[in-house]
Amino acid sequence: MKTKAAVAWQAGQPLTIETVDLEGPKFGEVLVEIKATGICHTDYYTLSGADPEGIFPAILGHEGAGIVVDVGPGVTTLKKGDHVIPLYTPECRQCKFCLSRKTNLCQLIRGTQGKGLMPDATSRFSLDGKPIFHYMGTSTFSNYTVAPEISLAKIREDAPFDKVCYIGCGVTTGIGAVIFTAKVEAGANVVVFGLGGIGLNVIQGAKMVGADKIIGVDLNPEREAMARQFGMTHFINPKTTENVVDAIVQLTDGGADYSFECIGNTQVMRQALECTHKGWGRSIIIGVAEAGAEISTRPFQLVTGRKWEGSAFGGARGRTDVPKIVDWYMEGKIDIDSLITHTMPLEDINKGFELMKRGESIRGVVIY
Ligand code: NAD
Ligand code: DAO
Ligand code: ZN
Repeated sequence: MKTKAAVAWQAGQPLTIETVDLEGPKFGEVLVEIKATGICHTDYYTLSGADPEGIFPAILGHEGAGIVVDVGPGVTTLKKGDHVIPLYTPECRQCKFCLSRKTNLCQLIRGTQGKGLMPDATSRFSLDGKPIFHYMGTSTFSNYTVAPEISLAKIREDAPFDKVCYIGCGVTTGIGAVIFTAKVEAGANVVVFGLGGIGLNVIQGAKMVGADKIIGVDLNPEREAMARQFGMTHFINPKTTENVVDAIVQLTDGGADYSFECIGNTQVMRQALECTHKGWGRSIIIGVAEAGAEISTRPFQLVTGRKWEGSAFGGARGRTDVPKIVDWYMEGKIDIDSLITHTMPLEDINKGFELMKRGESIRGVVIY
């Protein structure tokens, strides 16, 4: 079949809208009509050329929602008409990682997914007979895409695609880091570094579990109002605060119980660890730093009981947890609508990237 898609031909170049060829689903695969997709920093990271795993030409996009149009042989858990959210972190429920119950990082198709291919090591997308690579196993910047069955979470049919697509990355990454990775308890003091699309979701996760102080740190003063709306109790701007770590230690009577780094800045990651409480403070790295970057602290910070951890896709097991997060949204327990600041047709996707780069949007969403 033919499908409209935004193609990334090479690093640093704008996407172009093309009509590409899409082969039907093979064994264990599913054809999905994407109804809406968010534009995330990770798409830009890859498009910019900074991503060491970036492959071109490719169809980017990993934050979508849509409807199953066809299923390949061997597919047992999905059928035509099901509503789904594609997962860049699949959940096979049979690999060593899934079975360990210690991680959400399913590895069954990691090798081919990282090479921009389906599990049989070929691509379904092409133009003029030349293959175009998949991206993160999702490629949601295409109106129709093929994804492995294990990379699709089935969701309820009354959930609006143009909102719940954000659960495909930002919402789950932020809220999940609080609930699934850190398991923050009621009454805890929480610090969130970076109040963008991820950090604001950490804040709403912290509020949801009943955190006491929720301290937000951002260089952009315009992020304060939205963060307060989501539950932030105190705001620190590093531009006007001499020592951010000291300020947090004072506000929290010795340090935060939990901190979350949602920027990808290694200097801030150090602050995030060192502002946590002696003996039990835990600092969760969510931000993705540039390739090759390293973090440092004095080892005595760890000897004295602080823990440095990380979280990918919020620690969520996609097929199990994503439908629950959709329920939370539909039950009014979490707010997504306020975070979707811009919507656009696929033709305007490059404008969406510009808004994000200028810090003007929290989330831009393409509606097909
Ligand atoms: P964003 O750009 O929307 O937000 C970042 C915020 O940090 C902005 O508000 C910016 O003003 C602020 N900031 C920048 N430098 C700062 C500094 N030195 N001190 C304080 N504030 C500063 O980004 P986002 O979409 O929220 O993503 C945040 C990070 O999370 C990115 O690195 C992204 O790649 C990563 N991410 C990780 C996962 C995961 O699973 N771990 C998933 C998605 C995104
Ligand atoms: O090695 O198993 C693996 C895959 C790890 C994926 C981690 C993804 C988190 C960071 C990327 C941001 C995604 C939008
Ligand atoms: Zn697995």
